[in-house]
This record gives sequence, structure tokens and C-alpha cells, in this order.
Amino acid sequence: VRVIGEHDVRTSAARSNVLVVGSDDLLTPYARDLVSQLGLRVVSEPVETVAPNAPDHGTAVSRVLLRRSPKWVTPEAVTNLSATAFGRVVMVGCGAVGAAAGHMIAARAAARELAFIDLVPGLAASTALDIEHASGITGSDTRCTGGETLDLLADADVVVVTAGRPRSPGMSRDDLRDINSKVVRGVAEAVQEHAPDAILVIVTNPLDEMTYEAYRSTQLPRERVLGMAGTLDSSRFRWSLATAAGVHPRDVSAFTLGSHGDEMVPILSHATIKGRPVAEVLPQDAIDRCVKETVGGGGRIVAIRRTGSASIAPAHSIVEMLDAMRGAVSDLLPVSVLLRGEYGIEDVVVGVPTRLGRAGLEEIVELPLAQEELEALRRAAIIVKERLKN
Ligand code: 2OP
Repeated sequence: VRVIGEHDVRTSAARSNVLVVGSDDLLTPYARDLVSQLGLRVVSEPVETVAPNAPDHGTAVSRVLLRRSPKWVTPEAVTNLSATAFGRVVMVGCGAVGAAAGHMIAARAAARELAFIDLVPGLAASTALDIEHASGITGSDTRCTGGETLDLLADADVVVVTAGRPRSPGMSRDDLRDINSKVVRGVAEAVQEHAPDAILVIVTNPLDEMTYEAYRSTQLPRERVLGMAGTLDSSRFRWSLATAAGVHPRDVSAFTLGSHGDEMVPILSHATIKGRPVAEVLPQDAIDRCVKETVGGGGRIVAIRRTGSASIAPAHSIVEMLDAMRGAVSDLLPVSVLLRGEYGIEDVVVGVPTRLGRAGLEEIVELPLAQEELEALRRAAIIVKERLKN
């Protein structure tokens, strides 16, 4: 048992706004008051913490100058109003991620019809009705339905699969493989039967393996079996770099490739802050922390939350892919797809830069990478392939 007193609280407060306590630790009454006075958040161990950035004087000054740089104007968010809505999008799985993504799809009227499917009685139908109830405010005319059976897949243009078990603290994404591969296989086969022309977006973990499973268990072309992970990991990477540099997230351009897990490859050779290479803006230890924070981002949410995993950022990341397919976003997006020799990788799914369109994958873009990044990407592919054999 550790007794946490005033000194410990003040030391934590000097480092960050989080106080980490073990399950047996005791907080003195004064320490407890101090925690609320200082506005600290109490988080139970184990937590994948990342030390806050503490720049030296020179770095701090150069960052302030960078933030104030008159030569840089933060880009506006790009929205293309000529984008067209999908006819029908089906969310398989109406947990936190499926519901949040569906909510966003309806709110921006990205589909004329939106259906939810979930085994939990009433969950999908009530979510659909709940979203429709909001249309008096959102003005969205997306028609929402929900039910428990896979026949709702019929006529889908896009099927987003979030069904499956999420992680609990201490579980890796790979620990979910056996349970979730049965779910994904069942859904993929049902898509082939009910909506053979649909594009499948797999969100269920372990992501790269589940995307491969969906591809392997159907006759769908690789262009229509896409895994969502790179858009999420890249968003976390940009957030982390922007926070470290103290700039607007739109001032950061960065993405990750590789697998959705420890073999993720945050790409520094293309990462910029206010148009400048990241290494010119942040010291190496801060960059290393951002990489760690990105790779551990999902795990950090699981550790803090204890039941269930992230939902809001994954939902945005699904919608970013759908927006790219329907022409509302024109950027290259990192997406997990089956590779056939691209980047020297064969017959395995990992995240690579892609262009998406109405037919799904339009192009895998082979960007020049730093040698160690290319090696890390190939290593990720080897490790995912190894896992697929077990
Ligand atoms: C994440 O990274 C759950 O894998 C998901 O948050």
C-alpha cells in the first residue's frame, strides 16, 4: 500500500493533469482536496502514460516563433459540397462505434438510407429511431432503420462492420482474433449473399487480420474489402504532433502506415508542421513521445475507460473513408488493403496510402519512404502474415 500525500500530488501536477493511483493506494484527505483544487484527473493503473513534453528554453522560443509565423495560414477545413450521398449504408454492429459513425453519416446526410444491424434485441431499431428523432434539428433526410437480421444488408452500397468484441484492459487486439474472426466471416459471407456489389469497411479488431479474413472468406475483389485503421491512427498522430508543437491540428500533415497495433509505422519522412519537416520543429525526444502516444493511443483509451474501447475518433475515421469514397474528401488516405507486390509486400493486409472512390479502392499510392520506414512496413506485413498462419 502506498500513501499518496501532498508532495506526490504536487509532483504529478507539475508533470501533467493526471494523478495515477494503484488499486491499493491511499490518498490522504489533504491530498484528496488538493487533487480537486488543482483540477487533476485521477486515473487508475495500469495506464500507458506518455510523459508530457518539457521543452528546453531554445526549443520553447523557436516554437513560439513558429506558432506566430506570419508566413503560415492555417488551412480551412475542406468540404466538397458536390459530393453525392450513398444510396444505402449498413452498419453491422450498433455498439458505441457503429452508433456514433451512423449518427455522423445521418447528420451529414451522407446516405439516403442508413440501416443498423445488431444481435441485441431493440438496440439497432432504437438507435435508428433516435437518430431520426434528431432530424428536426439536423435537417437530415437520411431514412434510418434497424433490426437483428442480416437480410437488412440487401442493396447496400457500403457495409461497415464494427461487430465483435472490443478490448478490455490488458488485452491486445490480437487476443480478440478467434472470437472476432467468426463474426467477421459470417458477416462477409452474408454480404456476398445479400449485397454482392457492396464495399466492405472492416473496423473489427484485430483490424488487418479481420480485413484479410473478410477478403479470404468471400469472392469479393480486394478493391471492395477495406480496413479502417490508418485514418484513426493518423488522426491520433496529427493530434499528438499538434499538441506537442502547440499548433492547430490542421497545421499538421502526417499519416501512419503498417498494421493497427504495435507494428504501426508513423511516417516521419512525410510529416510536416506548418509546412516544415517535423524534425525542424520538435526535438527528437518529443517526436519519439508522439510516436509512442500514437501507437499506444487505442490502448490508452482502453486503460482509462476499463470497459470498452475508443468510439468517437474511430467513428470519425470511418466517416472520413466514406467521405473520400463519395468525393467529399480528396486526400490520400491510409487504408488496410490486400497487397499484391506494392511496397514489395505480397498477399497480406496492411495499411498503405490509397485513393478511394465510389468503387472502393481506386489506387494504392507507392510513396517514397525512408529506408527504415519501408523496412518497418515490410516487417509489419511479415508479422501480420505470421499471425494469420496461427
Ligand atoms: C483503437 O485503436 C479500438 O483499435 C481501436 O482505438
